[in-house]
Amino acid sequence: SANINVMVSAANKAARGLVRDFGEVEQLQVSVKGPSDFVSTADTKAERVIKAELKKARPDWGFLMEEGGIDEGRDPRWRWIVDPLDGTTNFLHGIPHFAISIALEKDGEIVAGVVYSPIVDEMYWAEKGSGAFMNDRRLRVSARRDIGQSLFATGIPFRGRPGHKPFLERLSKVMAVSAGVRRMGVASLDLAFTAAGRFDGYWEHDLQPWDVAAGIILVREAGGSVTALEPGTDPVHGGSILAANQPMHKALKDLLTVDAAA
Ligand code: 2AM
Ligand code: CA
Ligand code: CA
Ligand code: CA
Repeated sequence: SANINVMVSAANKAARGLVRDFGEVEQLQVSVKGPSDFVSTADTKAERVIKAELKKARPDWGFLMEEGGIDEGRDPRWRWIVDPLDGTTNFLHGIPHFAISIALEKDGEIVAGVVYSPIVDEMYWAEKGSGAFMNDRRLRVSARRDIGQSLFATGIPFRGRPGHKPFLERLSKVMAVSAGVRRMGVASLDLAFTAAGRFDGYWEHDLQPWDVAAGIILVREAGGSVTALEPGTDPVHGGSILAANQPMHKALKDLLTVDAAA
């Protein structure tokens, strides 16, 4: 649709800058927002490009962006949720696994999402009710129902984030029964890979809306289930997420929440 075209072209334009900067990472200025929380001139430049492109196409709509924060806009019903560079730590280490994430929220509901991984040129996109795609291929979550054959993604709390002990307990439970657990450091791509059936499920705590908003609609439109892990919260704004194909969503939920019930 028209909105997806706007999002894809903003992502493509910002990606050209990111790819250039990735080739000369040592020239970027890096500052520290908090313990292990880095931001570079690549992040802020990409965010400026995305905001300018989206604003040009939809002048009245609002923004929620990782680096720039909130811009209400004149029409509060519509809002872009943007992470201009998801995976800054990978990027700064020369690891070609990072993405641009752009979601569109209408009246508090995510209605479209784009996640672009520029080095491998994988453009993930979805619109509510119309399915999820990678480039021009339709996506479907995996059909695996045996947890022993299932591969999961998660995020390890890094310095500055709480929760190492509960994380390690949950991790060892999943490790004990699954085919493996991966930690790639890019929430938006963990969700995109779950939508594509590469991962059978993904869970993480302590996330921000711009990490997950676009990826959530990818997984849902690919036939998967997405909820928060903390009861009574929503996965976009609540900070925790469990996304998987339907059988593994139930299996992971039982494994990861058994403590709370005990
Ligand atoms: P960022 O690169 O946009 O900051 C979930 O793990 C998210 O946490 C990542 O997608 C990443 O988004 C963010 N994050 C910030 N600092 C991190 C770190 N040191 N290691 C891993 N992820 C980090
Ligand atoms: Ca960041
Ligand atoms: Ca992020
Ligand atoms: Ca970011």
